[in-house]
Amino acid sequence: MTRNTSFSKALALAAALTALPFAASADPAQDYQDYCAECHADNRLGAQGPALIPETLARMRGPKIEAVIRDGRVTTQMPAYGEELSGEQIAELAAYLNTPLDVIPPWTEPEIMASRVMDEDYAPVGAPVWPSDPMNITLVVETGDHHVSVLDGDTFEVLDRFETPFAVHGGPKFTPDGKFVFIMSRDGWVQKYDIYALKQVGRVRAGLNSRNIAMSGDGKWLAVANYLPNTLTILSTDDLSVAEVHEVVGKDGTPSRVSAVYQAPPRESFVLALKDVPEIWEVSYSDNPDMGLFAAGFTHDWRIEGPTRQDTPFPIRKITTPDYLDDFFFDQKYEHIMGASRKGEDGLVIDLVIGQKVADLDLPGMPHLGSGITWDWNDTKVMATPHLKEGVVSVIDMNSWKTVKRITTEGPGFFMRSHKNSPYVWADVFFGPNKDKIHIIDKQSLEIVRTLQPVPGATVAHVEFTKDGSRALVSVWEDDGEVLVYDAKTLEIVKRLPMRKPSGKYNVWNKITFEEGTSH
Ligand code: DHE
Repeated sequence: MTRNTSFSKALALAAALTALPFAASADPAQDYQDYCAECHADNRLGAQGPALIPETLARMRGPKIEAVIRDGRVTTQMPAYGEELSGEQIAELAAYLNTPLDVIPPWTEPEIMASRVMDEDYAPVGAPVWPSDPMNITLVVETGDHHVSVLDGDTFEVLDRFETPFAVHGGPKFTPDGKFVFIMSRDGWVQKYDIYALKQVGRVRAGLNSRNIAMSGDGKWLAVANYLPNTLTILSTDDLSVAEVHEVVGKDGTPSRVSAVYQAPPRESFVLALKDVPEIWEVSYSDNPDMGLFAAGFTHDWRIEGPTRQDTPFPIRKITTPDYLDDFFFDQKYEHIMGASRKGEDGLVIDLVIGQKVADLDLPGMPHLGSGITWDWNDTKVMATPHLKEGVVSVIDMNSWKTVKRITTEGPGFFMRSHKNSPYVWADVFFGPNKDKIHIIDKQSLEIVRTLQPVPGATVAHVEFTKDGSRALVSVWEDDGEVLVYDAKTLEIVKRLPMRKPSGKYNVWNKITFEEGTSH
């Protein structure tokens, strides 16, 4: 008995020791509630912390999810749980977070409006509260600690540095007067910021997982392309209220994520590519029945599916495409779109007026058309795009739709930029061992004339020009990174601005005038 009692005690002690400091067995759903739910919400859709769902996690660059649970995330409020959770618990929790939600909660007008927060201390101003050229302001997205720096484009002085929602993606969109900017995060938050007042105006969660945003040509509407739920949300830019939430369902009833949305100003419409249905949609925001898709007589035509102009201010035209399109690029007149097929093997050209494919494009290696740029070359206009899976830049004649050159680079690239006043195109090499290089391509010879390697070993990517094209700003895409200001002619660095993992940079003038060297 005594022996048995001692034995039991020893067993209990051993069990207690094994259990400490870790819990006995992994129950990831319980661990989620105990350790994560307070910041990331009971339903994993995010609160102060980001959503913890596969759609969000798969897109986040940086340390793997297990490492984040174990070690925390510096510069954020995410603590390290390596002392409290065992390796097995962390692995199971990470797997749990990577499991899709069983049920996607509704995210329609009432939920979106309930998320809206307008800043009480915000007051509009009549003129900028700073003396710089309002058309030469440049925003730098700093993904290291989720901030945006507002730069004077002449002196490169930082006028303000403000906090953004977690994980901003895609280009911010400026109102046509350059006064306000809208910024979107992968968790679907849209932030409105007043550049003149240097103040946030408010935020609203327009989707649960979003791709990008587009501003209407008149500056009144903001379209938000969502993956989750399968919707396109249209917000009023004035007060971030919901103007409409379109369910995205193909002609055959299949729901779809939206890959990307862009505005087509002369058509007074938004055009969007669908991820899960071989269709592109054109959504009119025009008040004028003679404009855009109505100009071609589509109002009462079979091509308008779903609600018509009588029912909604944003009627939709659905165009069936021969393949699924992931991303696309407009020609100058917004009559054609150049699309990349989902398989990344080729591309096609759709004539938006007749709603039909008119040409194939030779575009293997997953072109990143969202980064495409155009310029005059010989007697034609060319468009150039990097490829995410191949170390080339394709240059395509926009009249014949033929590839005029494939420029071999030192690795696959993500972004390209130029300016009408610059003889060069800047193309990064985002992926692979040469990620610290950036190519300078002559716009007429289509040859690489220089390759810069400003900080050996550090990723350099994404370029933006100043309003006059005299300076090119390059991101050193590292946590203790910087923005390098180059003289765009001599290709010498004239200034270095320390920044926290700077990603995209956006000049007000280049964006609102649709400068040909910049993406939309
Ligand atoms: Fe982006 C723009 C899609 C991964 C940084 N990216 C865009 C746009 C699209 C797109 C459709 C154009 C939107 C706009 O500006 O309105 N991006 C995709 C993808 O499909 C892809 C490959 C996979 C995914 O994660 O969704 C992808 N993108 C990334 C990244 O991993 C990058 C490098 C880091 C990040 O922030 O997630 C990244 N994407 C960017 C940036 C822009 C962008 C900085 C704006 C470029 C510009 O100059 O306008």
